[in-house]
Amino acid sequence: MKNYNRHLITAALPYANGPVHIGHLAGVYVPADIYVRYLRWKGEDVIFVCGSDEHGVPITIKARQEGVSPQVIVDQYHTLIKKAFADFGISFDIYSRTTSSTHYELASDFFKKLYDKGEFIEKTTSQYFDTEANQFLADRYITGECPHCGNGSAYGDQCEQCGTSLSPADLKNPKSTISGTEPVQKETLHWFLPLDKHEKFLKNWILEENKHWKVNVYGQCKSWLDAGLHPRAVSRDLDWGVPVPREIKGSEGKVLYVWFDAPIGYISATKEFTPEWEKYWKQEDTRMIHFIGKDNIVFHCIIFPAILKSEGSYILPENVPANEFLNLEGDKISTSRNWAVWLHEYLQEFPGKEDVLRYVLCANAPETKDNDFTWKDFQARNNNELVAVLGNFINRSVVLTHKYYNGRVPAQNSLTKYDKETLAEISELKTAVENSLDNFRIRESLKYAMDLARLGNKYLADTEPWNLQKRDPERVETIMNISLQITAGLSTLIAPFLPNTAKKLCQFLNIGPVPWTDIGSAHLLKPGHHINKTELLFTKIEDDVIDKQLDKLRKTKDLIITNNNSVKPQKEIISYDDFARLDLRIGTILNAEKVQKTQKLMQLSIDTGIDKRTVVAGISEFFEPKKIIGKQVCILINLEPRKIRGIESQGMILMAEDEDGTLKFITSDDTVNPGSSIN
Ligand code: B3M
Ligand code: ZN
Repeated sequence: MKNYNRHLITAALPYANGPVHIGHLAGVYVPADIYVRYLRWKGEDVIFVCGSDEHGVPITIKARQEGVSPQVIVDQYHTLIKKAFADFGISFDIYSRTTSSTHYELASDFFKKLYDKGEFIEKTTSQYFDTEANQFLADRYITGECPHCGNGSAYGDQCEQCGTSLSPADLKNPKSTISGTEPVQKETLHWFLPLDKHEKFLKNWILEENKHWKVNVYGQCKSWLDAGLHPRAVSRDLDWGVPVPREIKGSEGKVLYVWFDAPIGYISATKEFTPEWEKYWKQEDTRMIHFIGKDNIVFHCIIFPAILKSEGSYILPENVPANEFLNLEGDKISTSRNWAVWLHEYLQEFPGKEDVLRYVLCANAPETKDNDFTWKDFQARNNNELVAVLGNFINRSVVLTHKYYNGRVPAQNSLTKYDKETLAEISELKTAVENSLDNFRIRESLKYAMDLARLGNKYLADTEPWNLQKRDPERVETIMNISLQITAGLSTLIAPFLPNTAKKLCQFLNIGPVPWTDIGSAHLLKPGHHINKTELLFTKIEDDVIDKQLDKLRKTKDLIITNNNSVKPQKEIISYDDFARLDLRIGTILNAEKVQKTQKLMQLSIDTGIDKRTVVAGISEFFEPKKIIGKQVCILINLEPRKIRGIESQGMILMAEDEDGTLKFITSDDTVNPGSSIN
């Protein structure tokens, strides 16, 4: 490997459209954090950057579903995600977000520079457009029949039933999810990154110069490269994202493609962190590593490098140690089906056990293949490894020192061959941990770190100081001294993995951090040094605790099965205050008429008790205007007014939607005064 003087470590920017779960931690953030902490312990110059990815269509969809602006969604999840990472000790130097002003400016300038250099091609393509909502439709906003399996609600980019990747044009009977109408094709101008132009360079760079990348990463890149690269659009017709620079002709209404702006988020975050950011991004002696999940490989190994290369002044990653996926109890983790262990929930249910989860997720990290998280394994690893091996060794060493020597480190008298071998093994394990970490074999490195505790336990079991105390006190002094030297070495060797535990261990031993290079020294604790009393580092997790978690998952599964019977899944829990913000009333329909040139829309005039107002509702297919005049309906009156087909709609009528999409009014079972509130 080249000589590097500094490291820039990035961890994939999570989408701010949901909380983070164990799959995120295991796949990306725990391995990245362990690696970074290790580099810091070794005294390397390292910056660890991350942030929330706050653009993209899923966020706009979520916002639309919840009737709020995308900014509200990303603010909410950015805060939640940032806190969850901090709680689990993910030690970013900065956790930023792609809606920051630095990022808008940097991403926009980046785009402009590539445009000015002629690195894009400009193309007009035909795309689906919703004439009723007056906007172009992202692939996810179009549903229709899958040409492969016949699923009636396939998305424009993928059929979730058969897993086939689709493009909107493949769908039969396409419909806009915004208005429900059939979209039309309309021409639109976009900028494309000609990946084909970079193919030769990428082939050489990845396939020849980066043979050391993990097999899963290398293999995925190779299959993309073998299939041939094509120009890829880097702009979108959306109103949420970094705007295409206004100086560029035709930029009106266009934003940067989220996968163009998100990786630039790494740069913006670095820039927010340090004025020296360019040193980390532009000097050849910086080693850049991207920690990501396998679904992000093409973006980090092919597209982002092509973007950086086109710009011309940036370095490329030295490695991209992508992981596979973590499943939960045999099933794919899914946010929409709520099949996950959420970090904020874990923290409430297992307070103080952050390191336990870090440990289990690292021991089980899906490094080479998808892996499974099970609560039984979680329990077993806690009880049989953390409690029985690590906790037990440390506890015995400290307790015996208090028992025999009132907490003072005893002298190291003459060493036996076995003592010397044991001490030598500490250094060997340190080297083994380093070697594994240097090669991103993080699970293996954890095993070696734990081997040091195993070594300690074996040493105590073999030497049996408790049986020698009367017969040979001098020998016992040496044994306990060595045992304590092992605990001191452990306080640093386990620190990248279990930072809270390592800190507590230092408190027990009454020492500051042991430098990494000193691990293996036989003299970390001087004779006479006073150590503190311990509390238990880990406690046994009983069956009932695990059963409770399994029960919770069982209930989720029942709900999933019910939901598959075409009932929509439950939305996330809201507080009473959230509910109380809705001003729901009974109103009376005073007048109703179809909105011209639309199939679905009806313009209603409603007596709300407070005023008479206009509401546009998508109910024309189900009701005759004349027949609903005089009807009492349920209306949300404090909904932000919205123009629909040029008519300002001041509220929303609540309807029940049947399985087949038929709508029915929600109404009071007896006549009440208009304006009566619904609580
Ligand atoms: N937000 C995808 C993901 O969370 C995306 C990563 C961006 S990294 C620049 O899987
Ligand atoms: Zn299908």
